[in-house]
Amino acid sequence: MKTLFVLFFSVSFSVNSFSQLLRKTAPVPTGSQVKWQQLEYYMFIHFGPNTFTDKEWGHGDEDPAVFNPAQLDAMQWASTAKKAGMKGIIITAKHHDGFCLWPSKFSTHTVRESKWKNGKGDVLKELSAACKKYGLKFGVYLSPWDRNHPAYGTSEYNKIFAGELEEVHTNYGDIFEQWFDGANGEGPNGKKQIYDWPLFRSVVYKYHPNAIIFSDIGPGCRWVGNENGFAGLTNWSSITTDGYGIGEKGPPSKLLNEGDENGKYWIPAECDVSIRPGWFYSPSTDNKVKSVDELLNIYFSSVGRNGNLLLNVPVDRRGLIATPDSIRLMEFRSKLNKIFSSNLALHKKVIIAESNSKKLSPQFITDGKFNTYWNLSETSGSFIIELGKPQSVNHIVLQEYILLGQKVKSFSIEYWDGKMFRELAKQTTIGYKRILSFPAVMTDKIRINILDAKASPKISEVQLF
Ligand code: FUL
Repeated sequence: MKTLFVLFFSVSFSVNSFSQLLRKTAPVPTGSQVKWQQLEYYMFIHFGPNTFTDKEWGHGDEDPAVFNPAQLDAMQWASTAKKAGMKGIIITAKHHDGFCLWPSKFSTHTVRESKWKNGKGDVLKELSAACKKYGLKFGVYLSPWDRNHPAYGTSEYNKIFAGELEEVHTNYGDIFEQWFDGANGEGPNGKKQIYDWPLFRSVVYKYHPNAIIFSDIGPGCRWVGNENGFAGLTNWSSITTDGYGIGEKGPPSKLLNEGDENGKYWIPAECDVSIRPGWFYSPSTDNKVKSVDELLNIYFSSVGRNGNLLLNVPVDRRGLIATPDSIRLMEFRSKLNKIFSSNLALHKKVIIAESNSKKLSPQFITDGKFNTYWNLSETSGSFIIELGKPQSVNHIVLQEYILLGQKVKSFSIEYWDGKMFRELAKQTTIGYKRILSFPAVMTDKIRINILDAKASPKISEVQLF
């Protein structure tokens, strides 16, 4: 009897401590990751010798004299991004051709060797100042693959790349995101470089401990697995990256695209895509700028699927954002403003339809504040938003309070047609933000059913448009 009791006690104790451990180890974002996620939409700028040579991947042997953007105006880039509703700009400080947009002392292939401003210019200085002026975040892309540097392929190069990072992270104020590209086209007989990733990351964190490091495996945010700007219909911010690396050793694209419900680390997805067919400017793509509908589809598939949208707008040969791109960005902004102009659910009554959590305060769902939430005490439950009178609804925005993790595995939306509730949509994950669009319905009640969750979900906001 005594043995049985001891056995029972130890089994139940270990089950309890296991579930406690699970709760403790379920990944949650850092404060910087939450702030990063709230940026949602920001600009990528690909700019360098490729802009002038019509190449996507420069060889590194281009004459630096080709880089001569006579009308360069970073204030125009920043004001365009600001008017577009973007929250920051990430620039290709160094692409694969090795050309540095700042006068690096570690390279002889930089703006200093170009004709632009007689070699006295510094694109990073101008852009970081413009971002500051317009209240935008400033970020940098540095390609570790360098087709110009003579030391590439030797261990010496790691110190050089670390030195370049140090220059960039010490001379231009705050940097919110460091983009590490994994691409390498050296081929089987090309130069082989074993990158010292711990060293590179340590330089970034030394000067900017709150920076988000982007790569195939984060650790700040992860590549979404494609260059179309589409996150998975299911998209977990958790993923297990153990055993994977950057570039060829990166996680499979499906894993990057969808994350993993049981993933060990919080590494949310960032969706990068270009407004034109290529990453760099080319006059041949002036009439191929993506349409408002294409951009909207991308927005709903990135920001609307728990990812951030990094939209590339390549600067042209004059050193300006070209007119077709800026016009399109403004048209797209007006479209978004129109869709999201008035939240019909704001301060509307919320009734808990099915849940044991009746005592908990569901009004937090429509209070317009991300930092307050309705805490379900179980893994499923339903609530109804009462609009007071019939309204035309065609978009819903749902948010989980991700500071405590991502929990929802499946949910559905129904509308009241006057006699009964009819299903509008059934989806899987929510995360920081989920946006669903559907043909407009006239209704005075929307019912949200949380059908399944990893643990008790915390619903921060639901908005209707
Ligand atoms: C890729 C690069 O090879 C492309 O040129 C571009 O910079 C894109 C954003 O990342 O890996």
